[in-house]
Amino acid sequence: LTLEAELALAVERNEFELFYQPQVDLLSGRVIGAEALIRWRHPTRGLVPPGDFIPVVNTSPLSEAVATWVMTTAVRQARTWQLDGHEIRVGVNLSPSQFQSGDLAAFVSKLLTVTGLSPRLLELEVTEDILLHDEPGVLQTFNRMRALGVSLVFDDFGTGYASLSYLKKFPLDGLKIDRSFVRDVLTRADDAAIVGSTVSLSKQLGLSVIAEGIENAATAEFLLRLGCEHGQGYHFGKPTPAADFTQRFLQVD
Ligand code: G
Ligand code: G
Ligand code: NA
Ligand code: MN
Repeated sequence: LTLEAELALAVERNEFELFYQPQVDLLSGRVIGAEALIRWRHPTRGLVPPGDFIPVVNTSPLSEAVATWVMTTAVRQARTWQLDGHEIRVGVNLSPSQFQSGDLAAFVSKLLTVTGLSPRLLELEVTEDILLHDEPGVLQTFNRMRALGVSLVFDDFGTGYASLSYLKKFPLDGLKIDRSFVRDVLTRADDAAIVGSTVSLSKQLGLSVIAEGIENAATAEFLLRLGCEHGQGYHFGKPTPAADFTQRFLQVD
């Protein structure tokens, strides 16, 4: 079977899973959110990381079904947490095809209504490949989703070709500083300058900011000194199944 044929079967056989990675308030250590990240539990290959199949999915007719499954599963999970008293925001990665076919804003709106999730607990992550696609359609969809009360954040900020011009063109709520700038921030003055100015830029623009890829306590402390209040990375937790996330990050005992 080709990878695409196996992926079609995976949809039917329910072989996808969402893992969740904590996002924390760097000062208090409190968990404020979770990014949903897809995994494929293949019967013989084991757990397949998204880098190995998302690019195939996104260029195939399956992309819509997979994206719909991701959004539905993540929103239901966020609602389950909300009903259990855990007001954490769940981040969902969008793919370019979601802006091409159908009406994403109407789908999100209906999903929020059906599940009862508070819109402020849903955060949609967009990358530059979405922003460069079909500008008027994307802009209209953004405006409609923001009108619902959902937030939109710019993922992998700083790695693309035109990050700053997209901040001007699109109504965004926040940005995620790409982990390539965070990894060596303690030892590289250029990374520290880039992260520090991105934090002040986001504050001047009224955007939220979160640093990705924090792998140790010293990096977390340094980011806080640079004015970055939120973080995500292996130091706080790797992506993990929902039940494990609940037990490790949300259980008060
Ligand atoms: O989880 P991991 O770091 O291996 O993810 C690798 C890449 O796959 C990241 O760029 C991430 O944004 C992307 N990714 C993970 N889950 C999803 C998803 O549900 N939808 C889309 N479109 N991309 C995802
Ligand atoms: O492109 P995006 O930012 O959505 O990618 C998220 C991916 O980054 C996830 O697949 C996750 O596994 C990975 N990731 C999250 N935290 C860390 C980290 O601290 N270090 C590294 N190397 N990767 C991370
Ligand atoms: Na992301
Ligand atoms: Mn990212």
